[in-house]
Amino acid sequence: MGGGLYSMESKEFDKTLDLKHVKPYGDTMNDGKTQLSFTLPVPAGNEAVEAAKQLLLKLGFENPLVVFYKELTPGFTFFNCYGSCVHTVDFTSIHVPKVESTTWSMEKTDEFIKNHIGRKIVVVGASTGTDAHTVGIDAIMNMKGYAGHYGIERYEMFEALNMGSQVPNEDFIAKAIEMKADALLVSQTVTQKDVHIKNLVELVEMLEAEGLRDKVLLICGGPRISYELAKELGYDAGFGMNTYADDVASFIAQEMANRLKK
Ligand code: B12
Repeated sequence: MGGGLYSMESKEFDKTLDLKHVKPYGDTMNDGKTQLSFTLPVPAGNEAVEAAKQLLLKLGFENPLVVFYKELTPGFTFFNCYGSCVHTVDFTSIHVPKVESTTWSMEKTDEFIKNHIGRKIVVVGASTGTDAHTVGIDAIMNMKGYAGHYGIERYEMFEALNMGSQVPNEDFIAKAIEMKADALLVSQTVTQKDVHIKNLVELVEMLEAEGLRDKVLLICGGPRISYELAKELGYDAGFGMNTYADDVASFIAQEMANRLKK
């Protein structure tokens, strides 16, 4: 069950918190206050505002309020709205599959690799296919790090290569073979028309065809990647938003040590 210390503190703060019936918090517990933004394909005006309010009511928001609207381009109006959500969720019944490793500091992970693997772990990463977004894979790999967390290139016990973006799966696999990679890190940001699924599945199939799938730890990440989706697509793990190099490096080290034991 989620919640932990925070929910206990909230319970003391406000006795009306019921984790079986949780709804958004605005000013007071259980007020359901929610902010929403969206664009409707209609010209700006009173009718557009009324349409936005009617939509909010249908979505389950009482007292709908449009606080800002602007026509973005002729025939398209953007709205910022507030409403009180009438629905609740049972927080106590939520179980989300996730990476089971413990996140360690860079120093602890390096120390663990020295003691349990006894050599540097080779990692190749890229943003694959047509995906041009580099910031996610850089955040995980770059020496200088991201949000105060050093990237994998900084670790003493990792040899890491970041191939950048728009790397075809063929080139990615060729580099993995050349470097005898232990782990492959794939970043996918664009999900339009499920292009990420196509790219990710193609990579798994190509690795299988090369007889390499079982020889590498295959990890993907991106803003719309979940651990559950990654497993479904044949990956060993998937990491989404708020991931840091520490999470990924710890997972790789612990998973490699587990596999060595088998
Ligand atoms: C910067 C940016 C660009 C830049 C990229 C420059 C660059 N060098 O990267 C440019 C301008 C090139 C660009 C182009 C496009 N973009 Co853009 N872009 C963005 C933007 C503003 C920020 C993305 C970003 O850098 N996030 C910051 C990083 C740190 O976050 P992150 O990627 O989520 O990474 C974290 C986790 O996901 C995870 N992670 C990520 N990768 C990996 C990998 C591994 C192995 C692991 C373990 C973890 C991990 O760890 C990271 C750190 O916590 C987003 C909107 C937004 N605010 O998010 C749109 C966005 C991603 N772009 C979008 C789109 C549509 C495009 C274009 C298609 C636009 C167009 N029509 O041309 C093109 C696509 C180009 C292409 N071929 O890929 C959409 C994607 C929608 C979707 N669901 O697919 C977004 C969401 C904007 C939007 N709201 O529409 N974009």
